[in-house]
Amino acid sequence: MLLEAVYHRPRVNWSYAYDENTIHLRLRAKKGDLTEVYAWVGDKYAWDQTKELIPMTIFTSDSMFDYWECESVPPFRRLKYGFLLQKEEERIWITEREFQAELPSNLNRLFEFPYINRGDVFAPPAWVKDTVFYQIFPERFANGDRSLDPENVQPWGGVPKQDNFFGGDLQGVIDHLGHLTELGITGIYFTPVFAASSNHKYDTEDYMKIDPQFGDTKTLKRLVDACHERGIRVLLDAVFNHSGSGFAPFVDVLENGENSVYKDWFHIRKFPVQSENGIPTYDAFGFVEEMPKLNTEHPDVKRYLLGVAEYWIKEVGIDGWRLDVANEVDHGFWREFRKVVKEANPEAYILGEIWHESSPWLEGDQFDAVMNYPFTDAVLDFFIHGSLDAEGFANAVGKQLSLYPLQASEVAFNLLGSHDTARLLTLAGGDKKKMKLAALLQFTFMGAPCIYYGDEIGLDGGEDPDCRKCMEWDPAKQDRELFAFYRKLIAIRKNHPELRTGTLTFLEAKSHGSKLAYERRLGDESVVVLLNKEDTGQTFRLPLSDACWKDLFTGQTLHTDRGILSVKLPAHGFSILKAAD
Ligand code: ARE
Repeated sequence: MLLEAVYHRPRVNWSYAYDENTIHLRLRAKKGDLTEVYAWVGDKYAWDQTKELIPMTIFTSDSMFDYWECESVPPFRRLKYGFLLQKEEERIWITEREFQAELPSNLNRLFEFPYINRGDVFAPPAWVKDTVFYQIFPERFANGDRSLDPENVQPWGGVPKQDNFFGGDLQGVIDHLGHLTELGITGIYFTPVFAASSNHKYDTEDYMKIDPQFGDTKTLKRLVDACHERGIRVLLDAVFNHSGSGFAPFVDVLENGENSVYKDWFHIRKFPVQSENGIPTYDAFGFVEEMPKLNTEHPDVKRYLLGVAEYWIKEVGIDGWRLDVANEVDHGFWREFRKVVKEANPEAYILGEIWHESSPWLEGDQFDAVMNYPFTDAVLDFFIHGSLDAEGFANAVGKQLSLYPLQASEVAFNLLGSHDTARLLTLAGGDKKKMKLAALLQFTFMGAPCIYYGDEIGLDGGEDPDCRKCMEWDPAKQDRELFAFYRKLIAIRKNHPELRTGTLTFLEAKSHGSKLAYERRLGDESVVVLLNKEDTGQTFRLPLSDACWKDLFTGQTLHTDRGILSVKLPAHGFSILKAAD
């Protein structure tokens, strides 16, 4: 046994309350080293009456480690525990203090989960894991009210530049909700809609006002109501790390310098407030002069922004906030933000924009989820760039799942592109077959998938600003075959809860391999997904306990032969198989 590799801490992703009654315990060990692991658990005040040995299973792995897991429902919400590790005949116990050969006699040396306090349980809104999101960049989705067009508006469908306008607005979204319903969308994430001078609106001038080019509060209210009628929830973008330079308090600082009553609303390093060799004398988003960083630790700033967060939930009934540059804002602010938001709407979804490991924000006191760019990277690296083989892919997503409590992974925001990245189709070199494999993985994985507007009809585009082209509404120019593919994927995900919350087990993911097979299982229900990203056909031979399988895409029925399912997939082929009776 390689004991140096064994790891457990009595906190966060290693030992956490999944709900008010259930504790999950996890333990890391060298990959392939241990043959059996048990959690030895009981109540600290009634050990003899409650103690039990719970078998653990490997729930995920990465390149070096296996992560063992079990669930315990302690009768009195308290847990004292240790672990028993086995490698064939060899047995070793682990407590909080040490490894030992004998059953620990001193219970005080065990690990402890003191008590499941309800208020401490990390409980993301239940609806999110069943949601399929769609991201809309309002300036480019649809022009529904020409009277709001900016003076310099360009003909719909032109080349997107950093500073040009095409007249998209909220009425345009209302007019096209049918497109989303037909696709099967149940959530929309809007990039910013508040008054700002740029086309992307990340330089907010007035947080209490809808940008006049997009509509007004009434239009937003109509939009949210229309979405709700169709079973679509709505997230808005909260740009609270910085404001725009046209935000009244910053304008006051520009005008009055050190004498401005708002000077502490920002992080001003030196007066006068200006830019020297491209570096502002105040903190900003990046070094962007037009985006002065807000001092979210200042009580007045905090009160103002928390008021904004609450207002749009109460006034128009939005279902959550996506938080821009979330990792550069102080944790204290986000803790208060969560309280205010959840009080206004206990079911609101709080989604941070963080591109890196996000554990400090996912402990239940700040965000419900983050935009899952590490997932994006793993999928692109395997299916598109080819920099990961099948084993590397399984390890990358396996590691990702080990980092967070299960409830966070279930509501992760799984995207394959956004207004900040090149589009999937373009990254795939225009190869739709590759794009489809990536999307198929996204829709059969744990976490809420999000489609970036237009991906579903074949819109392409490189890096920002090229990824912000106008939506194509001419059916003759839309890729309807791709639309039908996405539609089917969404329907399959909706009809099979195991694809949303089932366990994930890789059945095939080999070193140098270019095919993937994995099972999603929920109780007795199981779906097996097969993907071949090779340019030639490949055969899968999988030992499966169920004898009869139905392909959810083609309706074809397959049978195992002496416990082995043989499936030949063509180049870039895929199969979503459901065990049939
Ligand atoms: C514009 C131009 C760019 C130019 C930039 C600088 O379009 O081509 O490079 O100006 O002058 C918004 C607009 C952008 C605009 C930007 C600045 O949408 O079009 O860029 O404002 O005016 C990091 C941050 C992350 C951030 C990304 C872009 O951590 O928070 O960079 N994303 C949000 C929004 C953006 C928005 C802003 C922030 C600002 O989603 O749309 O930009 O409000 C690695 C790093 C990440 C990094 C990521 C991407 O993984 O680790 O930290 O994200 O790459 O670069």
